[in-house]
Amino acid sequence: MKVLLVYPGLVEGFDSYNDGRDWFNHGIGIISSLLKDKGHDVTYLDCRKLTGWEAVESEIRKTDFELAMISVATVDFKAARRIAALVKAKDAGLKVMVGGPHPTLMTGETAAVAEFDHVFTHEAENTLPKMLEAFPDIPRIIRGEMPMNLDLLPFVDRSLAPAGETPWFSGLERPYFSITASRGCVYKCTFCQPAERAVFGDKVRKRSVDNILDELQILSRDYGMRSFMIHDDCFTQYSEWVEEFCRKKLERGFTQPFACQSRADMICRRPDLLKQLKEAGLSWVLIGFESGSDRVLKFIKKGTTVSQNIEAAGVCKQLGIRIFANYMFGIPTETDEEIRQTVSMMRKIRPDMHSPSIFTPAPGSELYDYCHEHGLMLPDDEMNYSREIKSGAKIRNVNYPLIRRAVYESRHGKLFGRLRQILVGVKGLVFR
Ligand code: B12
Ligand code: SF4
Repeated sequence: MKVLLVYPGLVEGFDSYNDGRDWFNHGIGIISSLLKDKGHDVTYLDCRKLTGWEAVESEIRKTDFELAMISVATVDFKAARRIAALVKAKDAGLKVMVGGPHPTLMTGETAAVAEFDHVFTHEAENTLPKMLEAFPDIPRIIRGEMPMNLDLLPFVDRSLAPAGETPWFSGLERPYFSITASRGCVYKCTFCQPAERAVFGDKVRKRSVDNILDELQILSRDYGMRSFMIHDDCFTQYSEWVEEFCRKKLERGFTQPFACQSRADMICRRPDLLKQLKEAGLSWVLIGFESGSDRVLKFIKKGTTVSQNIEAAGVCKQLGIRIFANYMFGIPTETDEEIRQTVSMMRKIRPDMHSPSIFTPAPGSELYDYCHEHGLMLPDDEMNYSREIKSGAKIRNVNYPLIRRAVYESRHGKLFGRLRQILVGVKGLVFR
């Protein structure tokens, strides 16, 4: 069958791909491999590479396909609707199937869109090939059966982005690629869960170390990989697996440096594991420090404390591992004083890269329900789901002007923050 595989990815707008917003979508990548393995003819449309809606329309018009398959995160939902409408405008007989986190978590809202002929929820690997065999006699809403053994899945289709991605981290050279080594997460952060479990289930599934290294082998041999990132929600959750990865990575001669995500409590508990990771090439670690208030950390069920955050940063610095710090402002119930505590914690941590975000209620998460129950949602139902600071207000009762200042001060210190405030005041501007 002729399939048009579409990644909207427009959270950073059109033409953003060549501007470094070229992250690889692993859902799309694995679906492309699945389809090609079964002999389907796949055309990939990455909207980030285009200049605007006219270009999307033109690509859709000139491509010969029977089924458009769109991968939809919540940030992509509006764009996916527009893409589906363009497909139908070309030929009302063409079919559209959507899948991904948003259709899985917000199935009703997704199914309410008439242009979506098929709404695929959960994971694709086991069920999608069977559906395509039976196409077009398939249900409107399809629930994917979970693949239990990730080693049996094909590797993602790197021909979609053979040059790799733009590294976010200094010192990691191109060609740089991201991989995913597991699915699921055991933690309970309320800004995320139970959405993550709703998509990937309660149990974490891990690829075998040999399988992961086989993929790195292909990336090194065929694509000249010089560095990589392990994108998993929490790669360091399972220490024996990580130890095996470190040992075998070196045994198999992979010298490339890499980045991965971890957690402050884990780093404090097992600094020796971080040392092994460092010896195996870990050069950057991403840590969700989130807040400088123990009350807020408890409220979001992060399972870490402020002192662990500071201690974990110390461990990384001692080992020479650079820190990419995720932290958040604007969580419901957060006070002005707690915002300042986060600034103060970040000034102590002094990460190598700051990644502050604004709390944004994510569908399917505990805090999303909390915001609804407590009347915190803003009336605008077309909320921008990006967590970038510039993306605007998300919920009621949040001191966004203070947060904008706090973001600046968390990076540059109070003195510069005040100076900036004075300059902005002199220019007669509101704090933007
Ligand atoms: C890596 C990652 C990123 C990377 C790359 C993003 C990307 N889109 O590839 C970066 C850091 C750039 C990123 C950014 C953001 N991310 Co992110 N990210 C992840 C993470 C950790 C892994 C994604 C992944 O590779 N999963 C593995 C693949 C195989 O799974 P999958 O993509 O879901 O695909 C499977 C199924 O969903 C399905 N499927 C997917 N598409 C389709 C399409 C069809 C037609 C079909 C049939 C099936 C199907 O089949 C696939 C195979 O089984 C996930 C958490 C997670 N564990 O998934 C969050 C996650 C996807 N991100 C999330 C969010 C909120 C964001 C941001 C909005 C945050 C922000 N800064 O504002 C941005 C948005 C960028 C964007 N447009 O996607 C949320 C999305 C929630 C939602 N409701 O949409 C997630 C689920 C995390 C969470 N629990 O909150 N992210
Ligand atoms: S935020 Fe990260 S650690 Fe917390 S539950 Fe979600 S995936 Fe797991």
